[in-house]
This record gives sequence, C-alpha cells and structure tokens, in this order.
Amino acid sequence: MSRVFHVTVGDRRRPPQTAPAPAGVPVAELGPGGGDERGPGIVAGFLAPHPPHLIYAENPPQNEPRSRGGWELLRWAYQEARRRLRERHRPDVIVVHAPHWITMVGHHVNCVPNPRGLSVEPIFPHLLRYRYDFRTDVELATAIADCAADAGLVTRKLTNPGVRVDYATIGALHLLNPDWDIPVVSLSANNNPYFYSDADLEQMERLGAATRRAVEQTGRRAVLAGSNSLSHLHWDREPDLPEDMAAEHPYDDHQYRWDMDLLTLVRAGRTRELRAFLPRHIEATAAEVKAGSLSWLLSALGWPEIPGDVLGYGTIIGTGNAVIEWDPASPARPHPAPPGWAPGPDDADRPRPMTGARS
Ligand code: 2X7
Ligand code: FE2
Repeated sequence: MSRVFHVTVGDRRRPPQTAPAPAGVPVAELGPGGGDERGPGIVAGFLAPHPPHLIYAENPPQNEPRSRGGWELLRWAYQEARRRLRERHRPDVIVVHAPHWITMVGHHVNCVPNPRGLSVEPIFPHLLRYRYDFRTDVELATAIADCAADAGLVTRKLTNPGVRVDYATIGALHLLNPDWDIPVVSLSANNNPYFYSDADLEQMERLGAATRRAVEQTGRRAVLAGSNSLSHLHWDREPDLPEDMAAEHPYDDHQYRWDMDLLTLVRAGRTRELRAFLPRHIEATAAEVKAGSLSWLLSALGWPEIPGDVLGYGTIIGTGNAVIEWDPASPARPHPAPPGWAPGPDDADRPRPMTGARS
C-alpha cells in the first residue's frame, strides 16, 4: 500500500525547523530555524540519478519488489541530499528533467494536476513496480511550457492523465523526497536532436534558461533535479541476487576515469570547461547526460563557476552515478585539480566496447 501525501500547490509556509545549522551556509543566510532565507528563484540544483536499483534497495512501501539493500554509498548520498533539501533549501517545488520520458517531437511538460499510477521499469520490472500519486505545480508547469515556446522550442503541455510517468522521473523524485509532500514539475527529454554521439545540447540549454525565467515569473522557490547517470555502458547479465555487491564495479577502467575527470571539473568549479567537456565524455562513455538533464540543470543555474558538492559516486550494473548539489548562495568548498592536470584520460582515443550499451 503506497503512502500518499497531498499538499496545496504554491503554499510556501513551511513548519519551523529546529535542525542545527547546515555546514557551509553563511550564518547571515540562515533563518531562526537553520534554513536559508533566500527569496524565490532557483535555490539549488541536484544531479539525481535514477537507476531502479536505488529505490529497490530502499524497500519503500510504494514499490512492490523487496530487497536486502545494496548500493549504500549512493543511497547515503541521497540521504544527505534529502536533509539539505528539507533543512536548507525548503523549496515550493521540485522541477525534474528525465531521460526516460522520451518525446521524439518537442519538449513536453506534464501539466496533469495529480498524476497517479504504476511506474514500471521495462528492463528491470522485477526491481521497480512503483505506485505514485503526486501533485503538479500546474501554474509553474504552464509557465515553463510557455517560456520554452517563446524561446523557439517545440513544446507541448501534457494534459492526458492516463500517461504513465516514467521511472527516471519517479526515481529522482522519490530519492529526493520520498514523502512526496512537495509539488512537482516534470519535463520530458526530447531525444530528436541527440541521435548522434556529438550531441548538440543547445536545445537543453535553452530549455534551462526558459525554466529559470518561468521560476522567476511565478515567484517560486525551486530546486531542480537532473535525472541522469554518467558513464552508461553496462552489463547484459544480472547476478542471481540483483543486490549482490560482489558483482558491482565500474564497467571498465576507461569509463571510470572519464567519470572521475568530469567530477574533478565539478569539484573544482570549472563549469565553463565542464560544458565543453560534456560532448567528449558522452562520446567516450555513452554517457546518459547525452539526454540533456545535466545541461538543462546547469544552464538554468547560469553555468555558475562554483564547485558542485559531490555527495557520492557509485556504479550500478557498471554505469557511473553521482549525486551532486550545486548551491549558488552557499557553494561547496573548491577542490582544485592537481597542477598540470587536464580533463580527458590519456587513452581517450581507445575504441570502446559497445556490447551491453543501452540507449
Ligand atoms: O536507467 C537506468 C540507468 N540509467 C542506469 C543503470 C541501470 C538501469 O537503468
Ligand atoms: Fe537511465
């Protein structure tokens, strides 16, 4: 039986918090309860990967399959993300961009007020059969669609309540807020421009800028979630026990090192370089960021030259996954790269194996 929470969309009054001051937030920005008192706008962005294994490992009541756990380091990273979301960011709305809501024509925005149903992972139905029931912030959803159309993007408002919500949307949202007591806006990944590996992410950047305009117009306090894994080659065989962690490791050293280079740029706050690096990382690792969620997220934040806080990294059936927070008002401490370091492993040109790759 699923636990369902309903709240009024746009109600920004939050119960007073009594938690201690979050690490890294200047005291001047903290309210009496320890949350940050910035006004409306995009208050933070998270890279929030969605592999179904993570929900499966959590055993929430909404998901039918049961597990013995697994992938703890990533789940603990999400635990910290949840704490910051609740104690520091206190958003009115979470806006999520997800690669498994694939629309071939245009960028779609879910404008259904109360999506309800069963989300099933088509390749891992034994891991994810999840009953969802949440609230959409329809005013913001509509504004994002309108701003995107004004920016010249082909855009549609989804109003058909029967359309099943994909598992990448559900995965990121559950892991960031398993209580589902914060309204949501969900955006599709328009895959049409991204068939080739030298992905042109320009449309996703325009969608990010449009999202920011809509958040500002509607006066929301928003957290953004880009629901992407990093390197994306993976096994085509599963262990008998899916959560057997003895079987879990990077697909190969090549992918792992490309992911570490991406995270090095993130931790150093070299965001402009990261933007130029993404197509190379996609080409080298079939990275899921090809679907644009990370570019959308960072573009909405204005590609800030601030460090992202890498809360955790781990592999799931060989794919690379990182939970990362960007908080423009209270950036993470920078971790500069070693002198002379340049992104892109020295074996960048090594052909990569394609068996087991997933689109
Ligand atoms: O969607 C996914 C993914 N991105 C990575 C790993 C395993 C399953 O599903
Ligand atoms: Fe995925």
